[in-house]
Amino acid sequence: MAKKKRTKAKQAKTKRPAKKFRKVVKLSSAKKPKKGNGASLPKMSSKPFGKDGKALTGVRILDFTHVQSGPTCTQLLAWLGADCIKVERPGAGDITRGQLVDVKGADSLYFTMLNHNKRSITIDSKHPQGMRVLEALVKTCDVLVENFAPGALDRMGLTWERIHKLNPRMIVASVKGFGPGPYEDCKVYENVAQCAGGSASTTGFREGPPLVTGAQIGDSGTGLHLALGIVSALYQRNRTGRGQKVLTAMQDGVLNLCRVKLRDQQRIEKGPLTEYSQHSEGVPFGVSVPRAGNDSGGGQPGWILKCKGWESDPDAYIYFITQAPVWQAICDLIGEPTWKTDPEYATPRARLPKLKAIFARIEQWTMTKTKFEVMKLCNHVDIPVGPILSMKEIAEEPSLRKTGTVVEVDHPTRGKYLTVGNPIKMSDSISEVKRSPLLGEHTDEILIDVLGFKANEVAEIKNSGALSAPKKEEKAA
Ligand code: CAO
Repeated sequence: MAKKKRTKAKQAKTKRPAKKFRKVVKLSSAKKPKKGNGASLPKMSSKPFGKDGKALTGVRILDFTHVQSGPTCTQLLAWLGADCIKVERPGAGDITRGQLVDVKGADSLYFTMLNHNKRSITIDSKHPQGMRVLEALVKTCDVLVENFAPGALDRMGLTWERIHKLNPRMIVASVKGFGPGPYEDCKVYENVAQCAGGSASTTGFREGPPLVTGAQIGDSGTGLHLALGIVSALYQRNRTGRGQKVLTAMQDGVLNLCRVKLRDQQRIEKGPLTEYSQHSEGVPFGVSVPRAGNDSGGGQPGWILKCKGWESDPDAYIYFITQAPVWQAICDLIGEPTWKTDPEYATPRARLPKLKAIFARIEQWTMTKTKFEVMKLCNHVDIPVGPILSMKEIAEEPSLRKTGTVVEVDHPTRGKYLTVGNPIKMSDSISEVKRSPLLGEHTDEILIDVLGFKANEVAEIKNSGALSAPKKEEKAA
């Protein structure tokens, strides 16, 4: 009996992570919350702004994500300072490493642009020694983020109950395609979510089929929602001391971004949507929100207009908003000064039924100028316009390079490439974009420095095959 106890104690000792990584982040205020503005905050830092760590310094993420939705979430957290440990399948890794490959033998841009600032460890989660490492990670990390197909994490043996038992402070954050309900078991990709979340039915032209949008609102949009859920759960944990589950369904995330269309669904039951060009064209509305082409989603009519060069340049267009307070300035610019006082044009209500003709007249003017000339002239008099920027123009835009929104990164196997940096700019938490990790690049340092495994244990785990690709004959078997 005594021997058994000793062995158990020994096992527990060897399994424990290194001391310096064992602590869960907590605010010094957690014990004694006081009332009043800032009364419970720690002493104010005397270091210069940007020199006292990052917003999420001290937070460790077990990043079990793949493809796009999950990785966008953990990349944001990593930019904000979290230590993101990406767990990948030995030999293969995140499937995107090998998708849309442009440089033979190198990780694809699909992967590199979604996995900056992370560390990579390879673990076969279905191998007992692999599970040993995963459990050690669960005990050490603050958050587990995953976007496997429904049930996959449970099938690995990592149920919420088990994780919560191993580490009651751990936050378990998931992206799934659908929330609980008839579709909860479905696998979901970007465009499935765009369709199921209401975006596709409201995008495109009335006469045409539903359209998906180029913005990855299903994947990246949901990753963004999940990141907010995680940060909020970390904040709540400072008070409660315990972890919780955070779930964002892609359908829900897309719908949240389409809320103005659910607004219009309720308005349509009360009468026509007068700001839709369909109304000014005299086309009756059906029972649900129609596709509205390039109509503005708000109360200010807008449309995309041709600019000089449109015949050969597919992006020589500008979005033009006929905002009521600048109507007079618009009339002066386009050479229709009488419209300022003509009762047929002077008020938004009078203009509504003739919007198509009004935009056609404005377009006669925009077609005489480049989109940048229109931008300059309009901004001078506060008319909101948006040039249609091509990806080439965005990639070459000096101001975006200056702010770190577009960044050049060097990578050991693919060389230099461009990526989108952190769009969230914080004065005391400055993001640097670090290249994505090679597959399993940090396996040893995570085993030793993070988890505190001894050399003989590392050898035992490695020799078991839990961290390496299955041998060819095993694969074939
Ligand atoms: N070691 C061993 N097995 C591993 C592993 C590892 N390190 N990592 C993953 N696996 C296994 C999983 O356990 C799972 O096995 P089982 O099905 O036997 O339980 C298997 O790999 C496949 O996982 P998956 O079903 O998540 O992957 P998929 O390619 O078949 O599906 C996707 C991909 C995205 C459709 C699915 O993961 C999904 O619906 N995710 C939720 C929604 C989502 O995030 N979609 C966005 C995708 S980006 O457009």
